[in-house]
Amino acid sequence: MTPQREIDTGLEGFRLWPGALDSDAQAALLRDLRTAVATSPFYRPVTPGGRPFSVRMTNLGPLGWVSDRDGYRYQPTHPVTGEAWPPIPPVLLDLWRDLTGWPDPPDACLVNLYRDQARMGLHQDRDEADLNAPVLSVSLGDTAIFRIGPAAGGPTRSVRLASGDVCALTGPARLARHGIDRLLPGSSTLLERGGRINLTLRRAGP
Ligand code: MD3
Ligand code: FE
Repeated sequence: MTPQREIDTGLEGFRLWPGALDSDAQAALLRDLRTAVATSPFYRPVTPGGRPFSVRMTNLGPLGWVSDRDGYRYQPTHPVTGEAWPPIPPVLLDLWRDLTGWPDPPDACLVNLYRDQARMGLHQDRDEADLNAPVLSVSLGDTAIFRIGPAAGGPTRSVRLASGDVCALTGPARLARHGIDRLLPGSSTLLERGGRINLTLRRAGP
C-alpha cells in the first residue's frame, strides 16, 4: 500500500488521504466486496416517505444502516434476505485503526453503489449511538463530486473523491451536512460496468 499522506482540507475535522489505497489494494478490496455481495446483495431502500433511493446499498459488519417506511435505523440483518451482514474485511479494520486511532473497531460499514445518475442529497449522519466517534469513508471507481458544509447550515464546498481516496469525519465535521452531487463518468476503469462504490465505517451501536 502507498504511504498515506494527509492533505489539508481547510475544514476542521475533515481529514483526507488521497490515494490511500493503491490500485492493487483497490482491486483486492473489490474482490472482498464481490464475495460479500454474493450473499448480501445491493438493494434499493426507500425513504420513510416511500421514495426509492437512487443509490443501491448493502452493509458489512454486526450492524447495518437501513431505511424503510418505519424510518432510519441500524439492524443486524439484511432487510431482503433476512441474513446477518457479512464481516468487515480486515483491511478496512486496519485502515480504521491506523487513520482514526479510535479505541474501538467499527461495528458497521454501509456500502453505497452509485451508477448512472445516482446521487445523494445533503444530509447529516446522526443515527449512530455515539456521535463523537468518527466516520471513515473509502471511495472506489468513478470520481464523485462530494459536497460538505457546516452542521448549522451555510456555505458548502465541493471536493472530488477519487478511487482509492479515504476521508475521515471527526470532531466538528462529524455532524457536517454532506452529499454526492454527481459522478464523473468514465473517470475510473476499476468497476467493469462503471459507477462508484463508497464504504463508510462507523460506530453505530452503544
Ligand atoms: C461527513 N456517503 O453513506 S462519503 C453516507 O459517497 C454518505 O456515498 C457519501 O454520506 C458517499 O452517509 C459520502 C463521505 C462522508 C461519509 C460520512 C460522513 C462524509 C461524511 C459523515 C459525517 C460527515
Ligand atoms: Fe452521510
